[in-house]
Amino acid sequence: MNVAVLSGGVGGSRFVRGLLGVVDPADVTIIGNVADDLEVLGLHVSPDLDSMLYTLTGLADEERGWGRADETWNALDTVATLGGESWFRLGDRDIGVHLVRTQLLREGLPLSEATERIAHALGLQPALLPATDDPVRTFLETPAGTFPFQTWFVARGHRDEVDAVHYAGSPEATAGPGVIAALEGADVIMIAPSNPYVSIAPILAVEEIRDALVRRTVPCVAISPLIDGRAVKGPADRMLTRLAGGTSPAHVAACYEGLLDVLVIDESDAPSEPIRGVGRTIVTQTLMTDVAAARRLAAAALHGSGTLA
Ligand code: FO1
Repeated sequence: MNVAVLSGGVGGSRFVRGLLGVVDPADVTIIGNVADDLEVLGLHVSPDLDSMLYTLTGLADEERGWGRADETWNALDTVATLGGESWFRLGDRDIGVHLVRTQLLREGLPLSEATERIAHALGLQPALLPATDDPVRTFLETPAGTFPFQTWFVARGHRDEVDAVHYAGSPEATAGPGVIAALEGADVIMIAPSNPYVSIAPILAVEEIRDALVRRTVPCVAISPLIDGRAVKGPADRMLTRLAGGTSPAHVAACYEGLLDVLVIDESDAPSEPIRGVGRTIVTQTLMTDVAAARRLAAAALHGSGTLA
């Protein structure tokens, strides 16, 4: 059974780790958000691709939620001592990956090829495809001004309320190699429990990808990132409140209008009425407390889509 999963952030990575416990990793294609990417100290950093790489290869720092385990910070300490750019914390081991990625990009390779080489070297089993090789970047419009994603998220601690989100470069962007084929060859398409505005929407902002989902002939299942109307981590709930008018499953579903067949929600969010625009709602425990819980969630989502017996 082929599964294509749209993902970004730590929730997405943990969900895919569970998915790999129920589906042959060779049959899974991850379509990853790249609109959080940034250049720091001359290095190209792809936080969402790296979150996936590190989580699936056992290298992630589970507690911090980003970067690598057993990390040291010698390079960054030196940068800070020299008055360099140190607001975005790159660990020594992490920097090794950015050095290689940046060199490959400078040699003229597209991000997809650089990602494939790094993923292969780290022993990643499923295919990890950047949604696009083009520079799509998320910008947040706030009362304090418009900021690139990581400036808003890390430097400003995502405290500014968000009035609008833009995906610069998306009108010209095309899907990365293999992305449309993966969507067209999938038996089920999944949208991971990631932030709809800053993880999934930038993927769907690539017209070719959205079109592939619109004309799908297989079920599309999204897992809500909210539990009891709140984000497990990060600003998804505040964004939904301000941009969609609430944090109910219906508000989450509205982010994926026309694209969803099944919505998986937590028991604490069980609605009293059917959700508009969603064929079926699956109510289960969605908190991924450990790998086993993530596996159960992935299995429930696949059962719900009718693609797992
Ligand atoms: N998040 C932070 O809150 N502070 C950081 O300094 C930081 C550094 C960082 C370095 C590499 C990387 O891959 C991720 C990093 N993140 C950091 C996480 C990142 O900003 C976000 O979690 C994702 O972009 C959201 O999906």
